[in-house]
Amino acid sequence: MYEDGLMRPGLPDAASVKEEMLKKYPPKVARKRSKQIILNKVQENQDVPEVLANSRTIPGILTMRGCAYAGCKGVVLGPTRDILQIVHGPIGCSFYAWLTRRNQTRPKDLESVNYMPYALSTDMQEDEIIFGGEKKLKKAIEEAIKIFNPKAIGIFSTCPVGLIGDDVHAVAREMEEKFPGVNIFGFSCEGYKGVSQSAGHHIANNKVFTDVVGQLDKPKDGNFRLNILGEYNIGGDAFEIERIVELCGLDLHSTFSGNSEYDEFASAHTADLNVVMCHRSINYLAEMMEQKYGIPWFKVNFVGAEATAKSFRKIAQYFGDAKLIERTEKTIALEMEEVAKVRDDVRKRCQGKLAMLFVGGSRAHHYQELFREIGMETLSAGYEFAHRDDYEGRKVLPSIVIDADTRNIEELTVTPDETRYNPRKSEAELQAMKNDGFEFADYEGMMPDMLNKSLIIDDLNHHEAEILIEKYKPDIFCAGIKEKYVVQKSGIPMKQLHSYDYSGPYAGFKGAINFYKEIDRLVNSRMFKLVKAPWNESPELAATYNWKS
Ligand code: CFM
Repeated sequence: MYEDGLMRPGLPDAASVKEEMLKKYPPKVARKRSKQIILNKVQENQDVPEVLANSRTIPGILTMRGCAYAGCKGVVLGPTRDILQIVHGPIGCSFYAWLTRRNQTRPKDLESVNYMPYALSTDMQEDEIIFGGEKKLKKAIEEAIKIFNPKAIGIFSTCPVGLIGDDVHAVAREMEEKFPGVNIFGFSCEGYKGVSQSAGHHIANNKVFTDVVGQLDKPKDGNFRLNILGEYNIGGDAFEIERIVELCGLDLHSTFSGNSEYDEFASAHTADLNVVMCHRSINYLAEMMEQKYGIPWFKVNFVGAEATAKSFRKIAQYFGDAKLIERTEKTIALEMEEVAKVRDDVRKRCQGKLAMLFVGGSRAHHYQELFREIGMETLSAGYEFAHRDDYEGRKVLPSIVIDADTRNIEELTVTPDETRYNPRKSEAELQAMKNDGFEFADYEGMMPDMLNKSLIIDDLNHHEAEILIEKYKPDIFCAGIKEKYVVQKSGIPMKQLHSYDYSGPYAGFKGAINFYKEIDRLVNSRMFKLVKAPWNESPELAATYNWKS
């Protein structure tokens, strides 16, 4: 349990910073935002205050969020190299989703295909918007099959598809009949389908579950076969995790979806464990695979050297094999030698420095581990699109109110598979493990892990980010490309935690070393302090809201 109070003498009181943020809003907006800007308070039993999350952004506010299409096509399916992905929509939706996330892949051999460098789009024009785009989509699929001859095709709907009523699922069925060797499936992931990219995750999970997982009953070799869910190989993270998996003697069946292939997804139901890295984007699939196939899941974190070690220990413990446990311990000990050397050196220069993290739906939590390892504290953090369970822990799931926007996304009813449901551990075994403190299907959330009175802000916007920077002057601010340059112009070092700028990996042991070194360079460079923002040098127009309450 952390002590009360923040943190460095002279820092402004979090409550006054919140007040300053709200001051500028019309009363109704301020009321809503005040439920999304929370002073953390961790109780003995790990209870934390409630956050309003996964709710619509107020129009006019400069949000950091993306859209449902981004969450489905870009995030969950994007990193798979051999599902041919056709975007049904205007060209911009494809172009701006074209590998900017820096998810990497490594085909197994020269024969293996890799469609990731391609951007396939139906390039909808006015004609299709008026007369319908299904014909063009069918033509695009035919053309794509002729050129690439893929195993599988995913069709991704952009906003206009839903608006004009094109039925991508009917097209998929029709084309599958015409090309029986190709698994063709559509995603109704129009950008507006939810309040953020989070809706797209759920839509992607559903379709991958119904149309891909379970298509191939072909287990991979090995005694300790697991799937890693919610790891997308940004900047090579999955490569580093795979390296450790191998050193420990585990058998990775498939990763959803970093460095992955269609066949691995299709046969993922034959593995004996699912570990979940990014809870937000893929908890649905973990749950559904457990219900249908009997594969248990638990949360892991490969960001942070200590967290990585803890996660691999837990995996070894799950399989319960003495040799595996020994090999895992050996691997950890060996890897930690180098980690400790760099960490201790970097910590001398970073101890006591302050970070802010505003990223997606899981990294704002995970990366606090890495900062802590070099003595840095996080004084404010938030997600763009996470839900209450990611903030407060899964124990709040029963109390989450389902609103109309969430109801919009199909909740699949899943029952055990008649022939392939196979509980990997008996009830008694599971119970014995739980009695020993082994947690399944759990995530404790970000807030119980943070200091009291740190500011938790959901769906941070530009105005509030400016106040955070001005009031706290953090030593580093972590977010994405939309925030990057404003932060830097304010004289604060900025690290992109989505794409990692030009760097990575940051996961695993080698990743931790990379991260320590990079943060050291950033927070200890004098360069940013020399920056003079243009708005400090020349006058600008200013305005206030014109509102009626
Ligand atoms: Fe999961 Fe992600 Fe994230 Fe996410 Fe993302 Fe991402 Fe992210 Mo950008 S799946 S929630 S939708 S960890 S793309 S790899 S960095 S916002 S914190």
